[in-house]
Amino acid sequence: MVWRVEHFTEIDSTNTWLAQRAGEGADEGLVAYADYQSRGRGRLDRQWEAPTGTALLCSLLLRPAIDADQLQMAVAAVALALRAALVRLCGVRPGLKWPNDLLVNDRKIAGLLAEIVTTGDQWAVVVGFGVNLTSCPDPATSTSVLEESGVTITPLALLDIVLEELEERRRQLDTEVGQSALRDEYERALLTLGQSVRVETQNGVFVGEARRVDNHGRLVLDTDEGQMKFFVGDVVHLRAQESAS
Ligand code: BT5
Repeated sequence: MVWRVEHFTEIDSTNTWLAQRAGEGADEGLVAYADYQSRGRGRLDRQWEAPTGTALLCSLLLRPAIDADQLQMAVAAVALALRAALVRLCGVRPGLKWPNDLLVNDRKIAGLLAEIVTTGDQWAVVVGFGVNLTSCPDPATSTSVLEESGVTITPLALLDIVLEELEERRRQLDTEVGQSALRDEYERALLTLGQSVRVETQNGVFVGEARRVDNHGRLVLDTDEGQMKFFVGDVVHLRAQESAS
């Protein structure tokens, strides 16, 4: 993959900028990262906060050969690359919380936001992520690389390794064999599996045991009403238990 990296000292949101480029037909591999975002976004219109220069704020444009309803597998590929990069650079090994958080001891060190952009019969996915490097908004619920490891790393140093770690995982998205390997790695890294969880969705709130993720990256839950699968949702772990490898 040829990555083309654009840097901004300040921008509204790297996801918004990249989604516009995707809509104009930009090729896969375009990357935007910024020192500061004035309108950094989480899911469902939530805000992503990071003071200037304290975080890696980045978005990637991908055009994998998956169906749009397998979007979560693209999130998984990037989340796993991020996690591997953090292990390599500073020995911090976050667990993944489905669908889009990286946690260390239950505190959020990074979050991902994936968005689909459709143009004609083509679609692209913009995967954005924010990683707290030297500060975090609320020490009760969030943390940073500095806090967890004592190491100060620059956004660009982390980005370089993330892109390296993404190479193989991005390729895996294009084949069934690759997707299955990626799903295995994803399941091993997910703190959510084996836990009692509450899944909050726009269609209601569901409680059950999180069993696995399927090939679409959907979370499979055993509930009193039977098995249910979720594309999206906010998950609350009802029993704290760090079981990911
Ligand atoms: C996310 O949403 O976790 C997705 C975050 C994606 C941010 C990146 S930065 C680059 C790219 N450009 C963008 O505009 N966005 C992406 P969600 O699961 O909805 O979590 C959002 C919630 O996390 C907020 O409501 C806060 O409670 C909390 N939060 C905000 N800033 C945080 C931070 N720096 N660290 C930890 N938690 C934070």
